[in-house]
Amino acid sequence: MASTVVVAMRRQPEENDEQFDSRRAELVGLCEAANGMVSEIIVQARPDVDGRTYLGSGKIQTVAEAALANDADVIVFDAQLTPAQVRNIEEVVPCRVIDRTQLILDIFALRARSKTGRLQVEIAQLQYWLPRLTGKGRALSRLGGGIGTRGPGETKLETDRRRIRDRITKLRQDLAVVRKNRSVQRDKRSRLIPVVALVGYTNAGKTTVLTRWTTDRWVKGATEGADRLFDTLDPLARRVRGGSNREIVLLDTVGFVQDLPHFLVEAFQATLEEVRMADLIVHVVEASEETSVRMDTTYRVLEELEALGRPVLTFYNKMDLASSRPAPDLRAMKSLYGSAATGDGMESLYQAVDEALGLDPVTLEVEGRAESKEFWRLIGKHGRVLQALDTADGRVLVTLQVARRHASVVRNLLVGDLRDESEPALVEHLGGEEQQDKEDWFSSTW
Ligand SMILES: Nc1nc2c(ncn2[C@@H]2O[C@H](COP(=O)(O)OP(=O)(O)O)[C@@H](O)[C@H]2O)c(=O)[nH]1
Ligand SMILES: [Mg+2]
Repeated sequence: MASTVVVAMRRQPEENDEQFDSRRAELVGLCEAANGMVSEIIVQARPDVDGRTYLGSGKIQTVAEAALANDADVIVFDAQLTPAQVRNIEEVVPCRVIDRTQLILDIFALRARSKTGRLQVEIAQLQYWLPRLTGKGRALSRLGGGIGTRGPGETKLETDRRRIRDRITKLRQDLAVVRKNRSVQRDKRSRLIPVVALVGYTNAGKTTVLTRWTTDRWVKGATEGADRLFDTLDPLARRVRGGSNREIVLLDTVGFVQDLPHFLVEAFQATLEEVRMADLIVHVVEASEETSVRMDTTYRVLEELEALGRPVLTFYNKMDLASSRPAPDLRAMKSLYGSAATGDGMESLYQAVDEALGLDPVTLEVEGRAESKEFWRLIGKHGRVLQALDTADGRVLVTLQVARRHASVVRNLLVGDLRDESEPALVEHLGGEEQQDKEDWFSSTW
């Protein structure tokens, strides 16, 4: 269930409207990514930070009233607060207080899927809590449910600092072991069904793209358990229809943020690990904002993740708000323009994804014996019959459609299986690179 959030921000004098709006949108986006619903935003313009309460005691009173009026579960501040500031603010307000760092940690904890990711996030959480473990550990006693509370369990945190340091050491050792074994564990799902990862900044529109895609290309029965593997995958993965009646798995990833506190960088990267396994990366860019710095950052992170070998499609989103069309991204296979909100340009995106994954259909002609069961079984399994013509001597010429990525595999299987009995002739009208040599690919849908 979503938590109700009141956001408290300090506006710095050197910030122009655009910068401030962008920071505010990002913070709201982060709250939403942590399952929070922002009901009010309180802004205080001040040149410096108040040492006791960050915004000044008068403004904190306003924040407290807003929290009361909105029946807020939590107040989120737009910067990292000192432990003393949190204590002083909590004396006045009726609910929990969390700072931006804690909010980001929360999102990472929510999204870390791999073992490495979870270990890395727990290390970052402990690092964050270590200097905050003072006195009776008041902050810890307030851990409950919802936003800002997905920290390590109380049992761990109730202990003293030394135990926490020991725990960090232990986690680091586990991490080293996991890293060593990682190359051994191949992720099977990425071999069976192509995986597309959506990456980009927070607020670029990744989740909106995912939602629209899922609606437009809904897979019947996807949530009813036709394929258990993907139901249990995780809540941020969605199955959609791709070309040639195949399926694709879409992954929504944690968004990039500006001014990521340094000690969170590794945890951030670890939560993005699955991107390395993706068959294709869709880079969602907010066309209505300054793009170049953000895009450079994204590519740098992809490089650090060793994910740059993956093909990238860049989707310039929010074109409905953009005053001009950004230049094509030369680092991507292709750039697409559109709006996940209005639906403009989405079909071109789906098509480009199909092409990049080799899911666009190609037509093949195969000839075989009309009475061969094996011939028809293979055809039925791998393709869709467009036409079947009887030729001489009980033979049949079949025109069928298959996904381009499977074309040469289909040809080889048919030729291989039928060589002995009838040597079927096969004409491939369009070239298709062989991307997989296993029959696994054909297990699903035709
Ligand atoms: N105008 C407009 N708003 C959009 C578009 N796509 C997303 N948004 C809005 O941008 C905000 C952030 O979108 P979201 O999908 O949560 O971004 P994410 O952080 O990348 O997942 C939301 O308020 C969306 O409604 C778009 O194409 N046009
Ligand atoms: Mg999102």
